[in-house]
Amino acid sequence: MAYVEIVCLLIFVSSIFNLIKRPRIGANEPPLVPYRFPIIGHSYSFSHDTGNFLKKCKEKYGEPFSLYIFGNVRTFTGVDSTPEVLRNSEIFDFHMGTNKVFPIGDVLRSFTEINTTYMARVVHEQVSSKINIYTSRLQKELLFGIDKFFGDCKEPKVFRDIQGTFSRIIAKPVANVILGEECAQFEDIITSFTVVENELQKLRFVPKILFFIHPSLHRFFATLPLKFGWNPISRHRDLFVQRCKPIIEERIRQRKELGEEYIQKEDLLDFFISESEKDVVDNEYMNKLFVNLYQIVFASISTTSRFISLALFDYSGRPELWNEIYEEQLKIHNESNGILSTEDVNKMVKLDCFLKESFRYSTDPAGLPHTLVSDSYTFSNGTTIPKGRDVYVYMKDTAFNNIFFGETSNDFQPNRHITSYRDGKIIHTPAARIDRSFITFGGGKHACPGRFFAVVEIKMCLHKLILRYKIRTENGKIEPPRVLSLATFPSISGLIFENRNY
Ligand code: HEM
Ligand SMILES: *[C@@H]1O[C@H](CO)[C@@H](O)[C@H](O)[C@H]1NC(C)=O
Ligand SMILES: *[C@@H]1O[C@H](CO)[C@@H](O)[C@H](O)[C@H]1NC(C)=O
Ligand SMILES: CC(=O)N[C@H]1CO[C@H](CO)[C@@H](O)[C@@H]1O
Repeated sequence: MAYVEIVCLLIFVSSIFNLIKRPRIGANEPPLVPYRFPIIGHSYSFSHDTGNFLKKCKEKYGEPFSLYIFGNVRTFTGVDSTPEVLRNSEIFDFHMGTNKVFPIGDVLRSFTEINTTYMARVVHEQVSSKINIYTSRLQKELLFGIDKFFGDCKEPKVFRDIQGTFSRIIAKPVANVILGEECAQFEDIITSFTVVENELQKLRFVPKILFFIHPSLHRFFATLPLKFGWNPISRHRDLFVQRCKPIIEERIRQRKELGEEYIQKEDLLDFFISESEKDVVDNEYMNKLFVNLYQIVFASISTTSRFISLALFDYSGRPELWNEIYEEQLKIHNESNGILSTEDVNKMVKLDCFLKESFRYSTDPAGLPHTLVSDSYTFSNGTTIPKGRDVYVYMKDTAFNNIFFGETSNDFQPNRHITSYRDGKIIHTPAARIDRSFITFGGGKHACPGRFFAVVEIKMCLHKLILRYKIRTENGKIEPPRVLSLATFPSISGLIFENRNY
């Protein structure tokens, strides 16, 4: 028999064996929720009605609990045990966990080494801490996008694919901050920003059944194309090189020529150029720049456009909120003469509370996968999980918990984020602040470093839209988000825009 046939036979036998075998779990482990069908385990219930399924599991088995999904035991933490995972970032590895779901790390590493700690620091120091510098450019680019994609709307007009539209609108200001004014001029670069993340999906064609045989087999086949030199984002890297290399060379030339006199440009491209020791713009140099810059593209575009769309649907379906929010925007618009500063954005308290409530309301059923990298971990509850276990956060358990939000936790109430004191003082918890009750941006050391930037950008965009248009849903009712497996997405129905001034 040929080798190939022997190997096939072995794989076949081992897969049969694995398929009927029940997962083994240790004595002190969190309860493994029982399931009826050995091969499928919880995969079906989990993918089809995630929110309700997790709710029932927690009610019956407490937390944390484990599920058998796609050939893998995964542990889920609820409101009490989640902080333990987010706090102990040394042993619960966020990047390893995420990479299993979305192999961004594998894809980027084929170009150059990546350092996620460094990237988080850069976003914090160079993006979120510098919002003041970026506000006027953000505003200009957002207005440009709103004009281009929504236009005048003298007559009421229906827009579909809201999230797609916002990813186009958002990509322009983000490109401006990341690549700088010059590179952000190129239409094809903007398009590339909006689609590059989807390209990664092409690595996920590998059938889930491989997971049952062994999870590492699935990963092996999923990343096989990379080993043969096919990379789903090469096209985008080539475009980046074609468009931006001349600009980068010019900047480096000026740097050399002016020396001390050179005034650093306010964008991430110039920051990375200044950090680099080399000044020869070769392939290696361009790969490094590409990976550093596009990591931020991956982290920022789809998240921001998803949440801005969710917020707009929340707004459009609730006419009772319109007046209050509109009045606030009008006042700030008058006071600022239409040119917003960071302070003006901070004054949008009603809008901020609305946004925070929208974030809370559209929290993903579960997410934030972390892989345990220490030998074992014992939850304060007494249950223990072994090394290598993937731990998911059952996020809705926190976002809709009565402990934090009382009996009204299921209602949409922006004002819950405001506390008024008897002496007239009003305090609100800002949308970008994370705590035990609010984990849309994660928590602990790895909490999203771009959240301050994201919140300013979303508020600015909503402010402009609300001032200019009346926006409602097609049927006049609330359009609830769609839940696709673990994540929440905006409805695919249309929104009607109508200019306020006609
Ligand atoms: C509404 C928009 C956004 C949401 C909901 C969001 C959410 C998140 C979440 C949940 C995490 C993981 C946190 C954890 O593990 O505890 C994260 C990480 C991250 N986000 Fe965001 N994000 C948004 C926008 C942005 C933007 C605009 C940027 C960049 C400008 C950004 C950059 C990052 C980076 C670099 C990380 C990795 C942090 C680390 O590894 O320590 N995010 N984000
Ligand atoms: C990654 O970056 C951090 C912070 O800039 C630095 O302290 C660390 O040494 C870097 N790690 C590697 C492996 O280069
Ligand atoms: C804003 O200015 C307009 C025109 O100047 C005025 O009619 C309106 O009352 C002002 N609104 C607020 C909230 O200050
Ligand atoms: C703090 C904590 O995680 N408590 C849990 C301990 O286990 C019981 C039963 O499994 C749960 O009901 C608690 O929530």
